[in-house]
Amino acid sequence: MSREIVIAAAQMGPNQRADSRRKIVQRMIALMEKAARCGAQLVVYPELALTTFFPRWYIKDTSEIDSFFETEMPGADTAPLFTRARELGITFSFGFAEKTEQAGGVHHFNTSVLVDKNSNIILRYRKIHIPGHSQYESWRPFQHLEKFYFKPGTEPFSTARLFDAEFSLAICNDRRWPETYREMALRGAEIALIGYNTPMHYAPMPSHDHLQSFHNHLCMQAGAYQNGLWVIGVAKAGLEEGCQLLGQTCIIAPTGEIAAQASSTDDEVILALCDIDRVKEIRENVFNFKHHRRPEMYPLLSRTS
Ligand code: CDT
Repeated sequence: MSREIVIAAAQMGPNQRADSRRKIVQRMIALMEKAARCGAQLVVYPELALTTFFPRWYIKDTSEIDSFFETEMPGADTAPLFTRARELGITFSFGFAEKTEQAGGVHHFNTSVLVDKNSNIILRYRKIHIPGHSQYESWRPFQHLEKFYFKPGTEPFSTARLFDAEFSLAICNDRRWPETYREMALRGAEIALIGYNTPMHYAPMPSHDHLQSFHNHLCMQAGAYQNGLWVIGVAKAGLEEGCQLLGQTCIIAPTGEIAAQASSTDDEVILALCDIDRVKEIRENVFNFKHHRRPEMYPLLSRTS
């Protein structure tokens, strides 16, 4: 039986700080409805889809910080997204800032979930590679304080089964690390869903600003090909609170080829008919891990110190 899935990448234009959750969720629903009209079975949204990319600011007031975090999913503001998805029979994935109580402590994570068509969260991933810095740095035109707001997730990449295929989640900076895709593939993942918020300006090395687009596709196309994965890379894009965010949302085949790409930096749906069995073209041939991989020759890869 064919394992073809119509996957939609729902790129989002900017979320300004004054935009209410309700307004943002309405935009997400409009994107979902458009994707459903085009036959999508799965809709993938970006990292921190529900808010502006607040790590660009150093905020001291804890109640203001809290306003960017979700304490339940779905909560009152996000329930309409889950309800509409259920009505449409759509599965979806999106990122958000998560505040949770565990083992008596409060934790803040940069989180992504995969939701089935009955509104069950079947996979939850908390970002492992937290980029940026942990303290205010006055020399920057804007901050990248992810290390101040978020703790790294403590669980490795994992997978969930949907449409007879293995899905895995990663978030933004994870996509730059080759280990992300290899760990997913070794766990049997066939499709990686990766939302991102990438400023065009990289303050520590501004001479690389013009390479943002190149590096974005370079790492995801390489990750797809070298591991035989479909990769769905979804941006929050455009001019958000004066900060230009990269677009270039794309759907990448296991050959590394871009099957579909956004052509704006605004709310935009792109789709591809993803034949999951194409994973085999790579995994049973050039990157057949069992036959050709030499883990005993890479001992440093799993060393922790
Ligand atoms: N959101 C996120 O992880 N953004 C980073 C920005 C560069 S590192 C400061 C990224 O890897 O795209």
